[in-house]
Amino acid sequence: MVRLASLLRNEYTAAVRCNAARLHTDVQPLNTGQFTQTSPTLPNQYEADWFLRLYLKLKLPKEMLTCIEPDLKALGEATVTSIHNLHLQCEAEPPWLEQFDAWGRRVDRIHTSPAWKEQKKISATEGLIAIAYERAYGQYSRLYQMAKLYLYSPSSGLYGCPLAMTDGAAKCISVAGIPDYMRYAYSCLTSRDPDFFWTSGQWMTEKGGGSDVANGTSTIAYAEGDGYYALHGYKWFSSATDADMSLTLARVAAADGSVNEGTAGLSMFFLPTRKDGGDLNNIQIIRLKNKLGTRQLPTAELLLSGTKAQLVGKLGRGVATISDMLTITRLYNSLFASSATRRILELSKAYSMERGAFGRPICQYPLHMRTLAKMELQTQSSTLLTFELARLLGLEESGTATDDSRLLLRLLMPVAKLYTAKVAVGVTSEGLECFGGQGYIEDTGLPAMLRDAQVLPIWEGTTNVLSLDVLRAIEKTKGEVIKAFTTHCQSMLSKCPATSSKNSLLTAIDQLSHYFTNHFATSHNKELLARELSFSIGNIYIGVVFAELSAAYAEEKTLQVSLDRWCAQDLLPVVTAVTSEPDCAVSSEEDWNMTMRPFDK
Ligand code: UCC
Repeated sequence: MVRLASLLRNEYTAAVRCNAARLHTDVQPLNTGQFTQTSPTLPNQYEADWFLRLYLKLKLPKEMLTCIEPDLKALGEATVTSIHNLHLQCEAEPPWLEQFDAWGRRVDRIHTSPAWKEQKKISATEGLIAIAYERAYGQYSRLYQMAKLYLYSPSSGLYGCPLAMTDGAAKCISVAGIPDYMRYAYSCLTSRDPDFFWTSGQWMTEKGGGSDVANGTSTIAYAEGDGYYALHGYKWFSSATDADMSLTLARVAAADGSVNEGTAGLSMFFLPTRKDGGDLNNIQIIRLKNKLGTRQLPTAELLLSGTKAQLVGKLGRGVATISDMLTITRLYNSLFASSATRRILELSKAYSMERGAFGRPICQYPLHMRTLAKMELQTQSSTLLTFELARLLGLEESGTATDDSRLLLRLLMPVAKLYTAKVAVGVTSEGLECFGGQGYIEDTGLPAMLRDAQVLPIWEGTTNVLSLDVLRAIEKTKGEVIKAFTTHCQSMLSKCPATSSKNSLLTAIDQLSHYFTNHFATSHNKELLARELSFSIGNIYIGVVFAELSAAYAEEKTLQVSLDRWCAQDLLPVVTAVTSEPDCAVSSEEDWNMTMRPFDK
């Protein structure tokens, strides 16, 4: 490392001198200079990720890890070579919609890049969905699947999105007991055979409601007999519209055509996107969305005019039924966020070794290293939260969960989604800055990373909607999720050696309990602090897992540093907010006046 740094320094100084000399002596026009930058190259992303490897080593049985490591290593290599090339091709060849053929016939064909199609094949053969449903490793299958997806996602050309919905659909169908009419679809969603593998959409959003699905959904389902319905409505955002099937929400019309409003009126439906002959299932693709990012991914507005569909789950239980899909897509969102965070950080680190400024590679500047170290800590924190969710989900799906671990999963799912998404945007932005002007140049591929990160706090529920979901989980379980959380965190810490960081975490847990007893229970305006509450829960949980890791690997001093730095921050923004603004109702009024006050002429 030192040798590399001094070599780089000499090379850099020589190049700058050479450029300076040319500037003074050459008079040729169009001299673009001799100096070129070396683009950062990444090593095998499994082998290089010591943090992920330590986590897996702690959580997986030794024999299992020995069994799956060759697979992880192979994927870790492919995602920085062959699969990464496909990723770049997906970005360069975005999907387009052919609405009419040359003769004026309406065709509604979405054309996608060959690289996008190849990603579908890779997803099947790598078993990226199948692993979770084959359950060859029981409760650990989700961890195995998520480890593969963690390596794959940053090079997937956004193929992680259809995979999220595909996994979510398989989960919904399996929770519904795999009805006979969905057996074939289920086997395709979970297949390893690229010729059979299906992807699914999740068409929830309509013009009237993004967050407020319950009141904003106006698609109507008319019963047609034999369990079939004809759907009529307009879906405003439908991601990965080239999917083979979709799950969606609609209101079933009574014989007189009336429908129930609100949540109780919504049911969930399964539909194949195409009829047997290959035509669209009475679906018109009105247009593809012109998005800030995720341009590799076809997202469309769809008109359903008599789309044949079948009910999944019970009538009027649509939101509750599709929430199983939301659980999975929110886990994928966290996974996508934490792996994207890792990728930009690795690129930033690699670049810091290559790029020189003021006579030295920038990795030799303490201020730059401090920036990278902060990014590393945030990346580790996102990774821990994501993989802990996968671990808890694995327990639930293999029937080995306790009541407490189920409650923990319910509480942490929205926390992880909102936390990791915010970190991804912040770290990706910082990562671009680490590249200076190059971070702003399209063909480096870096700006696309920031654009793609920006969707993470938006789709699958915004930060505020997810914060409210944390309150929903607390209220629906009458606070049991918090008890399970506290018990789990205290129990994990009791196995860790005494340190000042452990003390900080124990104090934070006590203060959070105090907040629940003295403020939350009596507050008239819980919503106002829902974000701070969510981040406080996330901070404590992440700290506890850092403590667990650092206790398990006492020889790894960097883990102790991570733990100490983590615990040195304000772990409880909710308590800080209550202390500084005890009366939230007043501050709410202040917020309104500050923000909405009309301009005084
Ligand atoms: O589609 C989109 C893009 C797809 C791309 C996916 C890629 C992801 C990863 C990619 C990686 C590369 S984005 C659109 C997504 N839309 C949303 O996320 C909607 C956001 N809005 C919400 O989440 C709201 O909170 C709603 C819709 C869930 C609120 O609905 P309601 O009807 O007002 O909620 P209720 O009445 O509180 O809940 C109805 C039922 C209750 O069950 P019961 O009736 O038994 O009490 C709730 O407990 O649903 C249950 N429920 C839940 N259960 C609601 N939320 C949950 C939950 N999170 N978990 C379990």
